[in-house]
Amino acid sequence: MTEELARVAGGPGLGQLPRRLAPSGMAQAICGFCSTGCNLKLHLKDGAAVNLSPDPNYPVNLGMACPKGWESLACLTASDRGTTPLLRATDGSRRPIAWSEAADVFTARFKDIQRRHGPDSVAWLGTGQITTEELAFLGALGKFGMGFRHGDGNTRQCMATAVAAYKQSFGFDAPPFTYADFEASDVIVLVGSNLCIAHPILWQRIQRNPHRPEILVVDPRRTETAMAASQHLAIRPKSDLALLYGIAHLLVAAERVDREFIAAHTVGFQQFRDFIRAFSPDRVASETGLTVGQIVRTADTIGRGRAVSFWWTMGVNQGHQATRTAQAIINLALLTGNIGRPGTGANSITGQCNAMGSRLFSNTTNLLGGRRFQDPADRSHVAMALGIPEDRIPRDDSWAYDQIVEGIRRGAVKGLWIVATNAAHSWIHQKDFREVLARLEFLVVQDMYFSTETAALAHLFLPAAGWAEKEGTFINSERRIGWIQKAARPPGDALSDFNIFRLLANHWGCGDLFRQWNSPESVFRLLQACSAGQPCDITGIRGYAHLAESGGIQWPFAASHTRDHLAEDTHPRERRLFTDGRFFTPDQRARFLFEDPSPSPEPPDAEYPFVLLTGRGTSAQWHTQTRTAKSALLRQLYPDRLYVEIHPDDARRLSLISGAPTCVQSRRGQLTATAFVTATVPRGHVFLPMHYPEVNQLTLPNFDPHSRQPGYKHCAVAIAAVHPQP
Ligand SMILES: Nc1nc2c(c(=O)[nH]1)N[C@H]1C(S)=C(S)[C@@H](COP(=O)(O)OP(=O)(O)OC[C@H]3O[C@@H](n4cnc5c(=O)[nH]c(N)nc54)[C@H](O)[C@@H]3O)O[C@H]1N2
Ligand SMILES: Nc1nc2c(c(=O)[nH]1)N[C@H]1C(S)=C(S)[C@@H](COP(=O)(O)OP(=O)(O)OC[C@H]3O[C@@H](n4cnc5c(=O)[nH]c(N)nc54)[C@H](O)[C@@H]3O)O[C@H]1N2
Ligand code: SF4
Ligand SMILES: [Mo]
Repeated sequence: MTEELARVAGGPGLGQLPRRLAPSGMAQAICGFCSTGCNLKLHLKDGAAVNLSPDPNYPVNLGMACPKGWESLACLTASDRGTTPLLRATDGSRRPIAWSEAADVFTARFKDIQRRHGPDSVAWLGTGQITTEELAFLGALGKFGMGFRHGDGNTRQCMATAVAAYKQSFGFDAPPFTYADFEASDVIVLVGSNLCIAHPILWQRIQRNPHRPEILVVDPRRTETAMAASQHLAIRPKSDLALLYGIAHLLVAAERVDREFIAAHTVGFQQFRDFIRAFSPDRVASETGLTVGQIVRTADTIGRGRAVSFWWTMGVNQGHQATRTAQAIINLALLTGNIGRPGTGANSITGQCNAMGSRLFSNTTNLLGGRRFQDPADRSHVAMALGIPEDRIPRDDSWAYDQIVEGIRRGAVKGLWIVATNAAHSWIHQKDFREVLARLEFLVVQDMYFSTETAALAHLFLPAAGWAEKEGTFINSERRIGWIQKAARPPGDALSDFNIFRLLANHWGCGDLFRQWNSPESVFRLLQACSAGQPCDITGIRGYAHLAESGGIQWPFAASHTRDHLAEDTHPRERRLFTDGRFFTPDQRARFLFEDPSPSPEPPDAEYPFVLLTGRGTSAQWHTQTRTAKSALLRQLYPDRLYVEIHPDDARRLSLISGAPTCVQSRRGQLTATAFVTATVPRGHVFLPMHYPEVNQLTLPNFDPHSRQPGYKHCAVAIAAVHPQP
């Protein structure tokens, strides 16, 4: 370990163990996989974690964890962990180099590109899977330090739609719920959400609901969640808008609306009421493939519900009219006054462990703290809070992910820095994306593993510490900020992303701007200052110890709030937004927003007669599997090869039997998968789990116009049996 590295890391010993250990020899960490945000207690021996168990007292998971959580430590140990930076030579080989050389190469190559093509010719793609402090560091370093203008993250693939929908409807990206709402509803509506697989502990929270709730699942597939529901609405993919408008139509017709709430707290009801007149049950039945009876029953259940909560995930967010679909859900909550009370809400469930941190603090399309780059008052607030010159702050948003990709294609972007996302596997229309990446003059990838599909393409690879090998905070789906302690040593010379950013800032020559950014907790304080006065104000949190003592803290938690409540314990551990019916728009009213449904961009036809759906496969697999594939236990819980789910009638017609190799082809590529014949997919549809690298060879690049989120969940494919070569 060089002296410089030791200095960057803020003292001797980057491999130093937890600064603050619980007396019992336990450390704690919020799980590093999904956005549920379970708390895991790390059992330490000789100062390092040897085992873990879910914390029974944490208000999120109440002692529960899913297989990924239990196996978190096992995912850290692997022979393909990056232990040293790797530089690619002209012959394609990669050689290990020291950190100082890596930082020099990073600086020299990117500065050279900027000198020749302008500051915006280098961009970054980040993530929702590093700590909030790290996300903020990346965003501030990229924009204020290195002069890049364009940076986005994998949260674009995931949550951009919810962000756009909430901002337009509520005036701020503000998921209103708390998990206790799962237990307080008498009607729970899940739209495009496979909770049993994707958020198993949230499904457990529903199981604890004492009101015997009606559970309605809207999903083209008969998922594990749909099987457990009381009503499954197996709609045609992307017909959600018609269904949701049809339900609104029936509610209005039956006078099952909350007139008082609508009058006092919303704008646009008259126009919405006129608009939905066209969505008669007959029309909706023909567009969704449901029966009139099913639609009427659904509207009736919602209309009679005392506390109705609406939840949505990727079946909504990933589509060509995604933002309007999310808003059609929001409209139902507004219409029926199901918001701001226990058991209610228009609730987007988040994906990655820190997607919520990324949404507010990654400095990509929002300025730090959910502020606006375009707003001079916001720029000056952030400049003051960070002690940086105001002219360092750009006056416009970044390009979105797909716009950065197009920028590379056009030659406007020549250098790219990818941090904690495996884009070469997960981005839509993979072949095209890889061709675009090949145009870059310089690609840097910063990951835990040197073997990912994306790291394999990098000119420079930077080895990062992973979850629990570093300290910081995550924000979960219900806006709860939780603390992660360092409880394991990163392998070899791997550094936390935080320390990589410090090192690069110094080499770049902008270390002075980041003088105060010397530990995660000091960055947390800077972010608190950025949040002051915002809907997500967290100025009342007294540091990491406070988070640890309180079971995490939900935003907002303003300093004024703490002063008003003298005794700390008067803070309920579960808080929801909009209890007073006041939204974050200038007139404090929520908006009804809607538009006519339009056909999906690639409907099936004679040549490609099937609709391809993609999504999560099992609760033991995480995304591109760089982490979960490392656990022998998890590997036993899912098929090791790509499989395609197909309806028995279609399989019969195509002479496919379960287990047979099957060719799945779209206009963009083809792959071979093992047939899994099952009636859980509707006729004419097939499903591929996203966890296998081939899947995005087929997907169609199409983007919601408001959120620019890719529509991963719909394209046309052809299916055929693969016959053994003679
Ligand atoms: N085990 C596991 N858990 C995870 C993850 C993981 O990789 N593995 N990833 C995390 C992340 S980042 C995310 S974003 C979440 C995703 O969580 P979910 O969104 O729940 O998961 P998906 O399987 O992507 O999509 C949900 C459902 O949408 C349905 N769907 C497809 N098209 C439509 C449509 O047009 N309308 C409707 N109504 N439904 C449709 C699919 O059939 C699918 O069952 O999961 C998180 N949790
Ligand atoms: N077809 C299809 N494609 C999809 C989806 C779909 O439903 N269908 N879903 C989309 C969604 S919702 C999402 S969120 C994306 C997810 O797509 P990705 O973000 O590409 O998936 P991950 O496998 O989670 O990639 C995270 C990477 O970060 C690395 N990593 C983990 N922790 C750290 C850390 O602390 N530091 C650093 N530097 N690296 C770290 C991991 O090794 C891994 O390589 O996929 C999208 N792609
Ligand atoms: S439900 Fe999500 S947060 Fe909880 S243990 Fe599983 S992956 Fe981790
Ligand atoms: Mo996601």
